[in-house]
Amino acid sequence: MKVGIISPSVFYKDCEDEGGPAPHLFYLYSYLKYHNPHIEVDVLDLNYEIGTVTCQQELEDFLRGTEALLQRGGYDILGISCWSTLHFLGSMEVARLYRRLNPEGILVVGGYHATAVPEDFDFPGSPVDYVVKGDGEVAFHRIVNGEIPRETRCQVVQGVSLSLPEVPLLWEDYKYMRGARDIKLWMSRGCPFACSFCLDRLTKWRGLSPEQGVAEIERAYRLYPQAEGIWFMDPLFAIARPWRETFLTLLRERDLPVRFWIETRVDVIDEAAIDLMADMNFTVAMGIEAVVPRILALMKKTTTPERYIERFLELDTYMNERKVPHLVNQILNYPGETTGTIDEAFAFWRRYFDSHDARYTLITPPPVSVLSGQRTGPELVTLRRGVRL
Ligand code: B12
Ligand code: SF4
Repeated sequence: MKVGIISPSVFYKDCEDEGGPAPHLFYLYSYLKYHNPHIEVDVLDLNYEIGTVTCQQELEDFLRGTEALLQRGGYDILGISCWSTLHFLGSMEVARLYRRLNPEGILVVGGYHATAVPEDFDFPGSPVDYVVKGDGEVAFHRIVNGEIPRETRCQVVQGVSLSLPEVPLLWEDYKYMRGARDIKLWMSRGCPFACSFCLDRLTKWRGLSPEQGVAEIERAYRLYPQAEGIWFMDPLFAIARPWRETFLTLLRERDLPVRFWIETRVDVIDEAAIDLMADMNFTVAMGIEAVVPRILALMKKTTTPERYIERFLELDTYMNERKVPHLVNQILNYPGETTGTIDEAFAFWRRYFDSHDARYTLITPPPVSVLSGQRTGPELVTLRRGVRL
């Protein structure tokens, strides 16, 4: 049996992906291959194989290239990763191509978009057989092993929250790791906070132990010493203080010549962690999401919005002193936003940018906009002044 896992190109949009093999494809591959060594498993990341699609000509190239890859692959089962909404158009093109080439083949879709709106794949004549919600490893493995009988129409399968030590990572086997400059992996999954817009809300934090985490990083780095960056893709990195301090201390002892990336919250990260990270090359991304207390409360980001904003400013100052590069994401046009709250947010950021050496970029994944700022050199300050909010 031959199984394919495919991530379609993003259509008509620049995407904030600083590179490195997509971790969800790597973990899905590792879990399936480890538990089914007799099955041939192949991964196709079309952003690497073909590239993004921004015009009609590129769409035609994408369709031709994907058809050739699918024909060559001859997959009995194909898993499509509709990871973000930006992957939806590509996912549907791949699904239709696969169904035309393999009328009897089994077609599975998973990812954040699939989790948020599984009904997008369930319509009369849909080429999709299964839509997996949430963590995909166990559900995909069960579908591949025939444990979830196929029905005449698309069915939704609830994923199983994995504890990370259950995924032995097949670093040696994975073709996209060779030559990769960045390595992305998870120390944990899940988040106990309740932000109302987030699919990871109220999920149990489940991680490797600090020792297991550092051992995994060393293993990856030993195999791929060309790597320049290690990205921790945890929705909320190192929520517990003892875990964080042990992990960062162990990591610092390894003295790896790479840069690191984490995503955290302003009310989780603290000065002690920043001190440890300051000696390593860490970039800290903070999902601040809003700077207007009313909007923060609507988002259920925090129950103490004023203190939350104050804490961001304290940490920002401390990270500047300790020279830790950091950035924030802000969501605009959240339901409940008014012209008044937008004006308040822009006034906050104008004050901030006028007193900081910082920049922002606008990212617009439908239906939200994300504003992110990062310390940088004077040329980008000029750029920010050239861009109108
Ligand atoms: C870390 C992160 C990133 C990382 C990349 C992580 C990665 N996996 O590649 C970076 C910083 C690069 C990033 C970039 C972007 N991100 Co982001 N990111 C996150 C974050 C914080 C955590 C994601 C994560 O690792 N989750 C844990 C793992 C276990 O879940 P997972 O990756 O989804 O993988 C599992 C399932 O999806 C499933 N699965 C996936 N594919 C398949 C396929 C099959 C066949 C099956 C069965 C299952 C399956 O199985 C996987 C393994 O269990 C989330 C959520 C959040 N709290 O904010 C946002 C989030 C996913 N990102 C989001 C967005 C919009 C983006 C960008 C499009 C932003 C932009 N405009 O550029 C880019 C897209 C990058 C790209 N090329 O795909 C949105 C998606 C919303 C949407 N509907 O589109 C989220 C939900 C944030 C939000 N609330 O808005 N992101
Ligand atoms: S803290 Fe981050 S990961 Fe957790 S629920 Fe909020 S947005 Fe999601």
